[in-house]
Amino acid sequence: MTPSQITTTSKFLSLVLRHEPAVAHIMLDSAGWVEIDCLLAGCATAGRALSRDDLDQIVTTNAKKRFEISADGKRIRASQGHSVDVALEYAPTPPPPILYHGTATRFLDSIRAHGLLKMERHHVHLSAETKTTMEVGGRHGKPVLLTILADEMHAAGHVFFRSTNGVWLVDHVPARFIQIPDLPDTVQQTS
Ligand code: HQG
Repeated sequence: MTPSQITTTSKFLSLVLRHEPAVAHIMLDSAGWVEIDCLLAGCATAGRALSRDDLDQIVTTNAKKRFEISADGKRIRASQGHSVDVALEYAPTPPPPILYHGTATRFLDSIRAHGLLKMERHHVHLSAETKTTMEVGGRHGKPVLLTILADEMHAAGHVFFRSTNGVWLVDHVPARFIQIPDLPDTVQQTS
């Protein structure tokens, strides 16, 4: 597969394994897994045929490690990011002291009022690193990096999960645990 075919197919698999399994004529189990044979057959029926080697190449080269294959090599799931109803069954894990969330400046007033909400997904997604996190924010508009006081949240009883691909997942981040940088734009907006 060419790099561009890998990207296109990876996006299709994200759609199928996180949001719309029916597009590839499959169903996910309660933890988000599907038999790889079923997935490949369903993709072919949907006109998006790929081989097992193609799939393995996508899984291993994916920069964010979005997909995981079961130990027996027979099943696949997305590690996080679902909107369909799945229970990923990660164990509660104490977070590092500080985590980050990338968002867009246009959401800041609402975030100040309500904290971070999970919106269409199952969790609010937090990260221990800043570069990709800023890129995630840039998908929604002018990016801004929020600092999350994860140790204080954890001490206050909030439960953290860490996905197989290293994304930190929480139910909600109340505003008091969010540090928002002073931005010239937002100062102007609120003055
Ligand atoms: C924002 C990527 C207004 C939130 C990344 C975000 C991530 C609020 C948007 C994964 C809000 C939701 C997830 C509030 C939150 N008022 N806006 N109170 N609370 N928001 O796409 O975090 O490439 O559901 O800041 O690595 O952008 O898909 O979440 O801007 O892990 O593998 O509402 O996507 O992974 O957007 O991205 P999303 P996200 P993948």
